[in-house]
Amino acid sequence: MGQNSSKIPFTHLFGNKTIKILLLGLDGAGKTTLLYKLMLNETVSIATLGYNVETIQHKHLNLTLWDLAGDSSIRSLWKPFYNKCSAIIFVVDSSDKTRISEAALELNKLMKEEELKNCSLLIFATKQDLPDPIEIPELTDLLGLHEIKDRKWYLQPTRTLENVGIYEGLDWLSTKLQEEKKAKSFKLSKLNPMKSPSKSNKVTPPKPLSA
Ligand SMILES: Nc1nc2c(ncn2[C@@H]2O[C@H](COP(=O)(O)OP(=O)(O)OP(=O)(O)O)[C@@H](O)[C@H]2O)c(=O)[nH]1
Ligand SMILES: [Mg+2]
Repeated sequence: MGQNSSKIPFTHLFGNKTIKILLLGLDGAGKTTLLYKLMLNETVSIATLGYNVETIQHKHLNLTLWDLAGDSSIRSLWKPFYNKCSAIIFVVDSSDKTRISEAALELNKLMKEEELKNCSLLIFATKQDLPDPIEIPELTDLLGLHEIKDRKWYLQPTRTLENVGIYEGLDWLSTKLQEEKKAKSFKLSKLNPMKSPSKSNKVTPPKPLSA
């Protein structure tokens, strides 16, 4: 459970629904470390063979995080997980200059997936504590983030082992998810005004008289 997380269920926009989020990135990027920092505040780093799935509560939202193994031999198995995904958290090792183009390629492929076209994108640039990491402006260019025009994205540098940066990223994502849900509900209420609370037939009880 996260530091900034709340135990109050968020009943307004999402009810008790969980929101599906995919945690993707190359092998060794730091996905599982991030997941268990959030869940247990512990460092768990074992290469993932299949996937890990955990639900956390953050800013009144129930976020189900699907951490898929990033090894190149199993990346082709990511696709069946795309269904009903609301957001992608893409984890990139900012200390690994040799594999940054491979990470950019994978991210680019994800951005072209039809099933993921409505997903917001949070990028965690991990391992900023290691010597000479790629700086954020350069990383933005190398990952081609400025070319992403069809969705909101946010790049958050982290030092996961020290718990630095993770919650800032999740804050951005939670706000985005709530804004999107609000916009969707608003659109629906325009299409179907009878369902809109302001135009419903609900009778408002009279105000009590005061002396
Ligand atoms: N120094 C440092 N090491 C990190 C950080 N985040 C993760 N690591 C280390 O990076 C290594 C790989 O982390 P994992 O979380 O297993 O990577 P993964 O993305 O889940 O990899 P796969 O399961 O193979 O897809 C581990 O040794 C972690 O301890 C960080 O922010 N700083
Ligand atoms: Mg893993």
